[in-house]
Amino acid sequence: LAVMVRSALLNVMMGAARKAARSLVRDYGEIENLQVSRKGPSDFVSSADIKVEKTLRQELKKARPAYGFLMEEGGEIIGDDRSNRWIVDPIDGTTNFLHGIPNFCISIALEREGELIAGVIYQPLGDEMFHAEKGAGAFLNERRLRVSARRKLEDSVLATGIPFHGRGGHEPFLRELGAVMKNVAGVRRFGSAALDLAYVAAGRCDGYWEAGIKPWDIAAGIVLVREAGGYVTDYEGGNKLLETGEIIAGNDHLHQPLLRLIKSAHA
Ligand code: 2AM
Ligand code: CA
Ligand code: CA
Ligand code: CA
Repeated sequence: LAVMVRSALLNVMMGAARKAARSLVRDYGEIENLQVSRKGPSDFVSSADIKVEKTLRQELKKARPAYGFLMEEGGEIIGDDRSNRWIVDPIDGTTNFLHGIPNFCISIALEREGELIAGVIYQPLGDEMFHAEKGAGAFLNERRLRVSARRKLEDSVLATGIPFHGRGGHEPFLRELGAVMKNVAGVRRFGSAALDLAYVAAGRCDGYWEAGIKPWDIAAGIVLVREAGGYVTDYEGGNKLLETGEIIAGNDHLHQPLLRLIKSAHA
């Protein structure tokens, strides 16, 4: 039995996520009472997103007063400590949330000196706390995570995100999907990029790819997949994930073949 010593850092991140989740779960129980507005053609933000983000900001600031923030709704806050920055998505899967579909989560990552070093993804309705710190492994609640061991693309189940009204890249995505679906056992679209990556870390999905994604969608999930023994790159096979918004994740057997498929279809 592995004894897990949880770091102070992860305790801070998980504590903030659990606290913010309380209002989130209450709001989920009465979605019809929320105020919803649009940021773009199909880009909705609700009073629940704002409330969660406020709680996360307060809790994280209380624990680490000098750290900066990059948040989906509030944007960037430069901290006195320029080398540490929280990357926060208060609700990843807002479209699901607003439709009463229970697949949404809170995502918090810590970036230090430009490197992602810790990630927490909390799915409150399933009480699934995914967490990882660089060098210390990835966990779901108390259980250590490992990416899947599947070796063949044709046996694998992959997650992706379908571009929506207002996001570009519809044509290349259809080419990618065409190439992938002929070679795999199944493709899933769950509607939360952060949970897609958590599922890859947990070995539930064998891989995941998406383009047009934002830093807060994937920052925590990247740490999880890597700490679970998986590979995460951009469409060139490099590490410009937050800059390009392109991401391919998979286990050591499937990442390269998947990268080749997507890259040739995307071009
Ligand atoms: P969000 O819920 O935080 O906005 C899935 O493809 C990813 O795209 C999700 O992580 C989701 O994050 C983001 N997204 C942004 N706008 C979306 C939309 N209109 N429909 C679905 N996902 C959207
Ligand atoms: Ca959003
Ligand atoms: Ca998001
Ligand atoms: Ca969001």
